[in-house]
Amino acid sequence: MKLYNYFRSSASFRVRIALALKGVSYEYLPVHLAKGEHQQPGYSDIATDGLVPLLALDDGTRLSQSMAIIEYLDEQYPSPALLPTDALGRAQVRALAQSIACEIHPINNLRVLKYLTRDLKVDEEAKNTWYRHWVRTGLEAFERQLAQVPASRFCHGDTPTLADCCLVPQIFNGQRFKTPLDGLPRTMAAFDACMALPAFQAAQPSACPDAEA
Ligand SMILES: N[C@@H](CCC(=O)N[C@@H](CS)C(=O)NCC(=O)O)C(=O)O
Repeated sequence: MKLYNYFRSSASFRVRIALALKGVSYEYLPVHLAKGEHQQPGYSDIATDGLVPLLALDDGTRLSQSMAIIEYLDEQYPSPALLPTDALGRAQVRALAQSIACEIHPINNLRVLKYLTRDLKVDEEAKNTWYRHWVRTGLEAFERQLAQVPASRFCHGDTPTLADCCLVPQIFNGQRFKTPLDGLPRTMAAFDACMALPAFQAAQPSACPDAEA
């Protein structure tokens, strides 16, 4: 398999975590978002949405959307499972994952931030305030969601799930933009538990072949 991705991309990071947890090897194909490589012919010809990640299977089939890719991987490589065996648990994990992937990430994406500065002429500080506001608001909601279920080592239970695959990249991104992360005890405890695992460390941006300082 080949994974088109970018070291700083949160959605790519989610998939890298899932692949690392499952011990699935793949070819890392960097697409430099900051240089606009995702919009250039070559990549935009194969990626219908012009986004990363994109997983190219051995038979040439291409899969987009990190959540769909991770669920595909979970079905193809069932161990370790990234979704609970019970329907309620799966719904709870997907709700946590989607509160990051659907509520926080889309409004803080590169193209959204670029539109704020380039087209709406918002200055850098206001753009960063926008970013921090939505990440902080979203993580507070995530913390409240976690508080509704019994305390556990990870977001849900004692093994990492799809929710942790989404949480960890969002925290990395939040830290990069200096988002306050205090007062989120369950969220940050799950983050710390994840980062103690070799799979999460191997998938982190600084460990990627295209990493930059
Ligand atoms: N919902 C998509 C989001 C994909 C996405 O937005 N990827 C970002 C990087 S994290 C991207 O390619 N951004 C390019 C841009 O915004 O121009 C997924 O989960 O895969």
